[in-house]
Amino acid sequence: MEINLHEILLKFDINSGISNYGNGHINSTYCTDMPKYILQRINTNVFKDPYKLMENIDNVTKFIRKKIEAAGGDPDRETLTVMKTKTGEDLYKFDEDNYFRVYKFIGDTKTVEDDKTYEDLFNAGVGFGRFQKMLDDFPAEILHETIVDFHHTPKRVEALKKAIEEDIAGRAASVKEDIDFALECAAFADTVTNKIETGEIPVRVTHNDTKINNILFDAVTGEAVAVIDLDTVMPGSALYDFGDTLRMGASTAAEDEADLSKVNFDLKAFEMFAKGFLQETKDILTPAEIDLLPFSAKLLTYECGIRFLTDYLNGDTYFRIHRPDHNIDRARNQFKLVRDMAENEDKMKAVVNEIIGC
Ligand code: ADP
Ligand code: GN1
Ligand code: MG
Repeated sequence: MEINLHEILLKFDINSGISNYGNGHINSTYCTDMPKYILQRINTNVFKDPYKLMENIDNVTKFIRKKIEAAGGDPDRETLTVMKTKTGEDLYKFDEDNYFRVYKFIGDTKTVEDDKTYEDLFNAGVGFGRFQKMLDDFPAEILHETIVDFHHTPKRVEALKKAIEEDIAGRAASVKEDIDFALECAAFADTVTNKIETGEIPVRVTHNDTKINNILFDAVTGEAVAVIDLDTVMPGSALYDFGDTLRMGASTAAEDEADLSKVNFDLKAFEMFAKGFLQETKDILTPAEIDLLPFSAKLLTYECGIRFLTDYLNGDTYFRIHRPDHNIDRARNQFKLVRDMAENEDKMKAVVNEIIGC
């Protein structure tokens, strides 16, 4: 069904032209012409309860706003502001499958995609690190789990095994080598979840989707202004947020680069991100967390790789694709990085030790 976005905007009392915006894989994002707002259609295949999702975002942004105000910052610029509909709601429900929300547009900012520089990585580390620190005393019990077991890597392995067995799209035979690699690596999949279960690693409120394009940077200074895309803020581990940026941030190529000779792990990029992140978080992270930072890069890259592979086997139902082999290209790309990261784990450890001064 064709949805008239202009009509949707009017529900929020906004009268403007509108066009597609951003490069996310999940929601559909649009930007109005004048005045500027971000309109998003929530992907209900991924987020089953949009109202609970918005309740999380309300609670998290209210909490962050207070911290920003206390630090003398501008909360309208440094976090998301949800715009209400004319009837005072956070969401406009068009029908069962189509829910829309509007955010204030945070202007004079830029998004960094594959054109990232080392400075961007440092700034992203500061941005995500500061976000983690701001949520350090957030009451986790009020948060809904918007995607259950989102970063539970062993359960992601189980989902992959199910996809291989069912082979709905008839693709398993053609990607045997990728499947073999994914299953070999499953040996390290439970490292973080096990330590969370034993209490060796604390559960924190984390962002859980720390792609570099989920930060808005100041258009002039390049410094991190706001952490956005808050749909997955849930109890998790700081290791998820640290590792997840690096699976793209420390790659010499885009996440979907199919020419694997171009896809290499960049130790300097790791160092710059780690410097920024630890500048903000070294006093709140425990030694056990700091010890696993290098491993988390490999873990989160592996996890995302198997999610892409699973989606490929399931017939591309989760991540938005722009070409038939998109998900398998993404999976192979991530697996190439996993190999590189495994080879560089000692070097990453040395970098972290140097940063924290031991
Ligand atoms: P997705 O869940 O699809 O990744 P995001 O919430 O990350 O969607 O939004 C996609 C892109 O839209 C971002 O990368 C950013 O460029 C832009 N964007 C999102 N929210 C805002 C905002 N409030 N102000 C300015 N730009 C935004
Ligand atoms: C999705 O929404 P977006 O594009 O920022 C995904 C992440 C993946 C990422 C891979 C809710 O992020 O978990 O790491 O794609 N988000 C969700 O690029 O599944
Ligand atoms: Mg995003």
